[in-house]
Amino acid sequence: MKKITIGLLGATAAFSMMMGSVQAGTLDDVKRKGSLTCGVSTGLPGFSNANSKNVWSGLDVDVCRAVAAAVLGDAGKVKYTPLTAKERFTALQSGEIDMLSRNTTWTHTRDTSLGINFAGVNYYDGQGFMVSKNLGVKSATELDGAAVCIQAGTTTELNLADYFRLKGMKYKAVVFDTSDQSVKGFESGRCDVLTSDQSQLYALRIKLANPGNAVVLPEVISKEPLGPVVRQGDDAWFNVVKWSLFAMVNAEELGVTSGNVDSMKSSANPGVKRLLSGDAGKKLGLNSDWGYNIVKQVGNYGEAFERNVGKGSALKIGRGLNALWSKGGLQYAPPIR
Ligand SMILES: N[C@@H](CCC(=O)N[C@@H](CS)C(=O)NCC(=O)O)C(=O)O
Repeated sequence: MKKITIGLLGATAAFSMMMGSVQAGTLDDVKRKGSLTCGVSTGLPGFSNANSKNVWSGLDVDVCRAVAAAVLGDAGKVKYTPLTAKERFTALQSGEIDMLSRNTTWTHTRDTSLGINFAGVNYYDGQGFMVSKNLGVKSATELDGAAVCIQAGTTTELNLADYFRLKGMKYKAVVFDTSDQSVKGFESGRCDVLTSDQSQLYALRIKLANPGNAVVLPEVISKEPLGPVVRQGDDAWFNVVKWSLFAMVNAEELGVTSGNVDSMKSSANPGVKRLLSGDAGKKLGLNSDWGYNIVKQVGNYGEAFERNVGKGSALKIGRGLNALWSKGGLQYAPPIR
């Protein structure tokens, strides 16, 4: 048993990692259990959020669903474990969850010192600020002396400190554990500003009693590439999660949607053929219809984006950086061949 102490962006987490016991075999475990245990947030509209019937949805949830569709042939076979920012990495390390899909930023520190691997980026984000309209602030450079609501165990904490130091400004951090608490803190006036990844500000704004009273400032102060995470030392599982996400992005690029996937099965395009049939699944330890099941049951990346955070959603976020590389964005998946 090896004890590792991790300095995590201001907060310190310590946990024991049982070397070997939870390192490998996640793919077999998931097949044997017949379900995938996916770590998600405690509630973030558009990304991972449960409705009143405890049905989870969101762009991050769709990554869990895609992996379940690929491995088990059924996107519905997911057990969701809500986790705060502070809890998430320990839950992954201890084996409590099979994967984490919870607006988690890929950083050097996390990638190198937590025993985890990032399996890709399903949303390119950046940190922003939300203020109450009646504060009359138009730019983050006017925030000197502000009380700032922030969540513990996030990348947000260090970015905030860096930005204010760089600008020679002071602030008072008001720290919460969950997004619900941050929203309440913001609404009750505990802070002047709420800071988080910009997508999450849009998500949290719709949780406010009066969303029209809050504005998101134009500044984006950091890079926050968000993606699914697995334990280090389990390459077969790493591949499955990685290629489930890549399948969604490749499907969009190839024009394969949940609506046309059945007719696309007879497409002459070799790329489409390799996504929907052939031996790509076998090389992952999956059935040959793994890609078909993802697209049929979850949709391609663009469909998932629009439904959860885009035009078809309450958040109404544009594709921006998350457009395909061929359309001026950063979403690019290695080819299936
Ligand atoms: N991307 C950042 C921030 C992630 C984060 O936890 N953001 C909060 C602020 S909105 C959140 O998602 N909370 C959801 C929850 O409390 O479960 C990170 O990886 O540290």
